[in-house]
Amino acid sequence: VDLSTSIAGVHLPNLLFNASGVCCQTTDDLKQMQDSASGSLITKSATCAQREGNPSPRYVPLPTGSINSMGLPNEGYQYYLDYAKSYDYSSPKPLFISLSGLSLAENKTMCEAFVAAKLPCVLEINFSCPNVPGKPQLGYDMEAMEAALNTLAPILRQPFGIKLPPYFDIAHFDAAAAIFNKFDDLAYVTCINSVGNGLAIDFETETALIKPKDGFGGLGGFMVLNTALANVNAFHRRLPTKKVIGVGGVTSGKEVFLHVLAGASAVQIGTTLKEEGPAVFARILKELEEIMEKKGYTSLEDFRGKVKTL
Ligand code: RRO
Repeated sequence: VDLSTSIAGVHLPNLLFNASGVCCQTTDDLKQMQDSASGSLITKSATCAQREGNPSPRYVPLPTGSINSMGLPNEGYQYYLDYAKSYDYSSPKPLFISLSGLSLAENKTMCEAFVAAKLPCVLEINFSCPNVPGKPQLGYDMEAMEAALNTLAPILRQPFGIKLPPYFDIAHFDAAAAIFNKFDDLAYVTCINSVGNGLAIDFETETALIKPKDGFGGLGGFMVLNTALANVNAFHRRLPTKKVIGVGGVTSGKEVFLHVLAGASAVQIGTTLKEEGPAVFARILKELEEIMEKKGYTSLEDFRGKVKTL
């Protein structure tokens, strides 16, 4: 079976890669991704300056997923620009770079620097970090998001993507999609970032499980699968000329299959990669192949976006 796909003009030998933030902050992390069975890799969201992030504990696994308030720890965009300059583009795996400026001015500076370097990597702008105290998620402010795209798209003038927060209302799917459809170079949306500002409490000690923000943090893993599928499908239906990368709730080949049915052209893995390590990719690819063989599908196009409704 053929698990290859394409996004933003680049070919992926298979549809799986890491969710930004997991196993991708340092060159050592990224080397592990390069050496894995993934079809691509994406870097940790970068800011202009290096950041330590929030105090620990800031990531905790939960019975059906995870909670995190990392606070955008990263090496600063120059580090990822240097990595992108040294990346071996003859590799079958294309490189995605995630940028998450703390302001529009920061996103502008970083986009300009990457464009000036004329590299064949794909830029993904993160509009949905839920964990920097005092910084609301851009994706929930439609006017600010449109203003950001109005500034960044003319700088980029090449296919790019955006990472979105989960939406929970049909009016919000409609409003966001109407904005995205105004930008031809916006090639794809990645749905979803973590479900922001959950709270996990230990029953025995009656204490929040993570330290930052009084215990509030983004939820990921299996518990967010259905929210992720809804967002993938909502944007798949509303963005006919763009692609969707699905992320959220993948623990096995079955959830990858469901993301593709909902309309995903590629699928990222966060919590399960964090918990299982890079061997997760070979396992889940094998599981997906077995599902497709049983169902008689030979390529992703055979079932992408073909979820039936009653
Ligand atoms: O670093 C984080 O706290 C973080 C980011 Br930037 C993000 O986009 N999503 C998330 O769950 N954590």
